Amino acid sequence: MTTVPVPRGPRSRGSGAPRKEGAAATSSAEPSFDWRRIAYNALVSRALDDVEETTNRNRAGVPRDHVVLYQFSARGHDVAQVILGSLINHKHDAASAYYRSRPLLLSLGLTIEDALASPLGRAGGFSDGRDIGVVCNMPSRDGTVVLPMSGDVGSQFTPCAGWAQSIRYHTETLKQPDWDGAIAVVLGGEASVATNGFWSSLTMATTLRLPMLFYVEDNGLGISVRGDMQTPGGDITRNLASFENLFLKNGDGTNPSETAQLLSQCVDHVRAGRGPALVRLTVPRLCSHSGPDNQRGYRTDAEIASDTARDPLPRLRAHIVPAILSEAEWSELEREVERDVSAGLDAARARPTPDPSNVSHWLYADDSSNSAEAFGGLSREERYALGGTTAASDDGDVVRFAEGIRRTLRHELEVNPKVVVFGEDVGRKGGVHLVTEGLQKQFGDDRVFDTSLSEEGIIGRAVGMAISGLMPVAEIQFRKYADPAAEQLNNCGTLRWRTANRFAAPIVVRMPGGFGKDVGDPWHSLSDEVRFAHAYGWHVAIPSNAADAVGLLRSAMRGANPTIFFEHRSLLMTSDGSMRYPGDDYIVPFGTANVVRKGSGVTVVSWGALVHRCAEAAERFGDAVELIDLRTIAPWDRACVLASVEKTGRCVIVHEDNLTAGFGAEIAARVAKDAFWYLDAPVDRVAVEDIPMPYHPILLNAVLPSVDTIAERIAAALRA
Ligand SMILES: Cc1ncc(C[n+]2csc(CCOP(=O)(O)OP(=O)(O)O)c2C)c(N)n1
Repeated sequence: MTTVPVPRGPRSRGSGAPRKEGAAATSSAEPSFDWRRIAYNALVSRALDDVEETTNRNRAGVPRDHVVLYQFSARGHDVAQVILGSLINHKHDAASAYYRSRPLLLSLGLTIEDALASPLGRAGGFSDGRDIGVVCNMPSRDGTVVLPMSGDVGSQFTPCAGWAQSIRYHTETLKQPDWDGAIAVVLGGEASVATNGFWSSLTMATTLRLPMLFYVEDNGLGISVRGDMQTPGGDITRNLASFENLFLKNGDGTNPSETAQLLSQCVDHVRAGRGPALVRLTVPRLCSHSGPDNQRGYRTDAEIASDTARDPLPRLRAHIVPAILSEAEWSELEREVERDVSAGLDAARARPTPDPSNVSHWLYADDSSNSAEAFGGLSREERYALGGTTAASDDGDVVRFAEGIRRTLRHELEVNPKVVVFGEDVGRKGGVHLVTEGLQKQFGDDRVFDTSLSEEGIIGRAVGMAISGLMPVAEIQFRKYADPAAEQLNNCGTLRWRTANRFAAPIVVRMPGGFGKDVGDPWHSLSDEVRFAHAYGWHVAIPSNAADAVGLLRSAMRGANPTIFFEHRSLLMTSDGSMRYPGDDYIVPFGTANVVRKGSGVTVVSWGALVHRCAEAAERFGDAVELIDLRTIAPWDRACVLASVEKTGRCVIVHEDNLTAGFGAEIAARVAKDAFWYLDAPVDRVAVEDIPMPYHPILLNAVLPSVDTIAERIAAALRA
């Protein structure tokens, strides 16, 4: 299979070798750039857009032998991006980009074959046919990494800030000098400056003075919406003029010389460790927003013509010819591009279509396969070295649930220098639930730290840090406050799958929730754990006691999958949640339920705090009740539940989340299907009747399944 390598940065080799380098400098301040290579990449980008917009359609405009449904042309954005790309050349630089960033990727080493095969939906490439062709990624163990892009505008920002923070961690904490001078670059259109992710990452970068460059390519349109709807006046740099710790530049992205100078100044500033920079470059959008969009519906002919007149490619040519390349050399360069793109297209077309039998692969890590390791998280070697035992020590002291978690975090911080623990109030105070109390004092504020108040920022940062090889344990103060992070959580869960195991971000997200001891309210007492079981790619633990909490948290922290770790508020500091400390290496594998008590008349399935109410209710029925504590709902121990129901013939599921579409519905459906012939009674569910958690204890108790209610329903099942 032919691959056509695209030449890399100024320090790299490649077919686009420099010629008469620097001869075209229009100012003495302009650093030397490999303009021939820049021209090569810009021309390749244009040619790829041509291929997708014209070659692959018949005369009626219908896509030909393959479908490029989502074509996002980079025309107009291309020249400035490839200039940027030639400055992103440190071994540990990372770029976080978006759908219009393919020119940048070409300049970072993306092959023409890969660039075309993915939009064609061919096997291999960024996603093995799973994601839109321009939603790219580029793992690289010894070159610039392009973090997995996503479709949501604005979601590229906070993972990039996470990588930027990791650069500091790798350099200063892990003492890895090869990270010194690395930077993280994020690309976004002018509409993306209105998103949560932009502001969250800007806060992170400026408060922490992170080595991060914001690159805003302003084409004046977010699909059809004008830039002055995204930021007042339409120029984000004017509005950020008073922002502390931010180096700002603003210029014309169609002027090669100006672009090169501005970008050099910004990159130098960030690389030198002087803090973040933001550059806004105005560029034309020489196309509709995307394949399905038709700009003629919302732009006048005059507007389109004015953009066409600003095409940066003729300006690039004028910058280079004749100062660096002769007319003949430019023509030869164009022919070279034509040949390379044609060869790349043939190679892309020759690739097979993706294999549908693999489509469910890589939702989770697969250690049993011989396939290459994903980029991100601890390596297999590191995880195996940490090990763990499923045998609990029997001489531990009895600890509260919160203390069990604290000890586990402490031990993992001790044995694994890649563990970082963070969240709102997690550092100085030790968390609003005091679970991390004392950890910052012991391990320092590089390893245990407070964050700004942005859950999107907390989770996005964790994702960027995990991709850089760290093991982030993020705390969300209360379950309800994970809502602002929904986009980052969803994207984290699909990350391994949508990159076909090229990337992974195994993070642990601790979140307390559920009713408190005698109190509730709609904000601090939400459980809604089903939402995470419904999401792709997550492990979800909901321990009911300190020993399980220790074992499950350690499993997650030594594992390879992102994990939601639910800490029930009513268990944190009560005797219900207390248990003998099971040891510093104790692990509980995910998907293994605990049979709390054996019985032969009815199977009761529960998890979290309600396990204790079920246990109390079960005592009223002698040895009739078999009580199963699921411990994890993703994955959940189906085999254990089914085996029990086959024995008892009855099943009652008890949970705190809403009845409607709560996780009990999933279990009930499985039991009804897979154990149908064993059932002597309808499967029953005892849960909150779709009412938010109320504040007053009388109301709270009216809503929560009580021991009496559970007992009544067990009795009814036994009678049936
Ligand atoms: C969170 C989110 N909301 C809406 C969209 C739909 N959408 C895709 S691109 C886009 C406009 C983005 O414009 P801009 O950031 O300026 O980048 P450009 O396309 O102009 O390069 C919108 C609204 C999306 N992808 N994600």
